[in-house]
Amino acid sequence: MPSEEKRLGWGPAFSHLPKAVPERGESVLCVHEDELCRRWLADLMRKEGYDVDETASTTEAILMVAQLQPDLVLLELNVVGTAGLELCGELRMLEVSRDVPIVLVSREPATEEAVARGLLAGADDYVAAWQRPTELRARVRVQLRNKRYRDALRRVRGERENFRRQAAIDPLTGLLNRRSLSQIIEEKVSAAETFSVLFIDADHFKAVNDRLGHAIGDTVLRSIADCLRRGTRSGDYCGRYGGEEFVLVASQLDSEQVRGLAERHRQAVGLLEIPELGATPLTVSIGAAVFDPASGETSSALLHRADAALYAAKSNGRNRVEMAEPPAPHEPRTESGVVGGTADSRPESGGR
Ligand code: GH3
Ligand code: MG
Ligand code: MG
Repeated sequence: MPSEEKRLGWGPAFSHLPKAVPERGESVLCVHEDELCRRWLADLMRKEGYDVDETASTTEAILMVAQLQPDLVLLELNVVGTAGLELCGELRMLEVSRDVPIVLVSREPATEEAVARGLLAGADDYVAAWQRPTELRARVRVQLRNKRYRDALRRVRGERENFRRQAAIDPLTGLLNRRSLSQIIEEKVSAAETFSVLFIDADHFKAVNDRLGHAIGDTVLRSIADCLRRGTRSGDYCGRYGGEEFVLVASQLDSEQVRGLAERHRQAVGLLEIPELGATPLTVSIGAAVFDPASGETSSALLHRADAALYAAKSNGRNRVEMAEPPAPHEPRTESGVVGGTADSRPESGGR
């Protein structure tokens, strides 16, 4: 041990505890006002194999944490001043540093109150480092190990959330996919909510593909999707049901309001300016059905009614809205629910 350290009564930095084996260049930021102490801490951490940065200033420490994103901060516990405590609080408040472990260190063993204040201000641990360097090394390792576990857990959660999103979202448009829409409709029927379903189908879309190619067709579908999304109120749902067909699930609207909503969407799509389309008109036909919770209708019967209304909109000339007939009152549940026409048939090219 250097004589200076012996004179100060500091413990031996390297006892029987074997050197740490950092997983991947883990980094430690040492914050201490006193240069000699800071260098001693930094050397100890470097010998453990960590990448080390140092600063004397708590203000600079915040910037360094934000920029360098160290895996751990070793911070001087000011027994007299409060700069260290304030730094703890700030690091805990900032998004970028919220989870970085902070280990407080002091040259002289700190009082119980000082340690308690430090821990409550946001630090994770405390060591009287200069008397107990071996313990400091072990505690740093424990904090880094815990951080690795937390990081791994966060990654797994993020991936799971990604998978969940991918399973719910249509990749072409970013809207909900058919599975999500069916689930939402099923839940609303089960919860006996009043809501409506709008089937929105691009008119003569095959001709768009035939004339301009599938890639431009995709661009057009994305434009329709963006237009529908912009017009969807919060609490309502918009998705791509398949191909060039979209579905909107709107809460709490009566038949006239649903017609108004459908008209607004039809007109909005009709006004879209899509350079790739040139003079080719882009319109949609819409079939809408209102679900009455008192009717006892099933979700598939409701979808059949909306689909039949879309069929009617196609038959009656396209670029128009048709409302589905309400289900007959007090009739036993029906799977068809369609007045005039079968659910999946469409005039001419119509189909999903
Ligand atoms: P209608 O007015 O009766 O609905 O006529 P339509 O041509 O729109 O209907 P049809 O069912 O005959 O054709 C649908 C077209 O939509 C054909 C298909 O290639 C196209 N389509 C479906 N999914 C996609 C897609 O993901 N991308 C592109 N570009 N085209 C698609
Ligand atoms: Mg179509
Ligand atoms: Mg279709």
